[in-house]
Amino acid sequence: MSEEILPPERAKHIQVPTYDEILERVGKRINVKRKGSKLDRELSRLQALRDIVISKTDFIRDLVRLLDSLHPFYWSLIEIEFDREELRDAIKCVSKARKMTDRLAEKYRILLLASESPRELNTVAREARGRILSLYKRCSRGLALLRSLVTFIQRLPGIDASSPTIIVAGPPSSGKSTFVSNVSRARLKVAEYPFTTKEIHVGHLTLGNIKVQVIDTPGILDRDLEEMNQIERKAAAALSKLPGAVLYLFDASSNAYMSLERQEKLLVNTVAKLVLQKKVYVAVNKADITRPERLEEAIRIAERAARKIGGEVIGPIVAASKDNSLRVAELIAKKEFVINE
Ligand SMILES: Nc1nc2c(ncn2[C@@H]2O[C@H](COP(=O)(O)OP(=O)(O)OP(=O)(O)O)[C@@H](O)[C@H]2O)c(=O)[nH]1
Ligand SMILES: [Mg+2]
Repeated sequence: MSEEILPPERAKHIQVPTYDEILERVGKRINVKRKGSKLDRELSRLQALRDIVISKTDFIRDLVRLLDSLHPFYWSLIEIEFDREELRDAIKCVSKARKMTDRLAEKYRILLLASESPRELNTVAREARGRILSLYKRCSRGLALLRSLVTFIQRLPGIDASSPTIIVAGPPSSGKSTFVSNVSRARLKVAEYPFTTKEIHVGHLTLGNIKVQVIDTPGILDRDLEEMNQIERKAAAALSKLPGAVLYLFDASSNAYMSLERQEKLLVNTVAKLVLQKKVYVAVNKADITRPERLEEAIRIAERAARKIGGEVIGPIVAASKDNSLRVAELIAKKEFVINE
């Protein structure tokens, strides 16, 4: 695993102020008592105003740098919640305001120096404050948007796209979170009802000299990307954008959320199209509670599906068993990644 600092961590120190916070800060600093002539005092106020708005919006540099270096997986997650165009406009608004601030500060410094009476000084100073602040007022919505973007990135899972990865996917309730919990220290919500997992989660598993990321994804249905809801799209983002191997879990049990045929369709028509070249391992889960005839039928269907997509069947598994899950993860990791014991 590289020591790269992941986006959620990098976003932690980025603080985006609201327009009101900028205004409040300016108000406090502008009113401190100053020494010197009236001209000196107004010049110093103008400088203070300039310094505050610039330092309050310094975050934009780190944010742009972070966004420019984001892996497409992260972008896919962001685009589920945010409009990329609106984000671009918000960044433009703040960057432009910063550029204009320096121009206006210089312009009004000269006008202050050229003022011929205290009254003119007052008028020029007031106008300078009004014009500089209005640059940021115009960005009020943009600032609020960028602030929620940063909070959103801070809460995303820390996934390193250059590290060995197993993406666990499949229909609702097939045991994905059970599996990931059992092979890692991640404590994930497991429940009987479908659509329990609503976010992408990551667990880590050390095998020999490597650290494998095991990704838990929300359950998906057999439909095209355009028809997927926001939660399913997160799974689609992981499947399509993260490099690694895929573990597809069939739910063999008689009370599975989907029929075995539909689980096959989900794998062949939806998952395979998303993962493109990635290797897909297919396991038939809940072998412990499935009647032998049904389990056989599930394996037959899983094999047929795997053949259609060039995948590999691992066989029946019990994700509820820690040992069994670890064996499956090891088997995939040994085939996919170079492990030195
Ligand atoms: N008997 C048995 N139950 C299992 C096994 N694996 C998972 N379950 C149960 O199946 C149910 C669903 O498990 P989850 O791990 O939450 O399934 P999931 O695929 O993450 O579900 P979603 O997040 O809703 O898509 C839970 O009640 C688990 O305890 C298994 O191997 N055997
Ligand atoms: Mg789950």
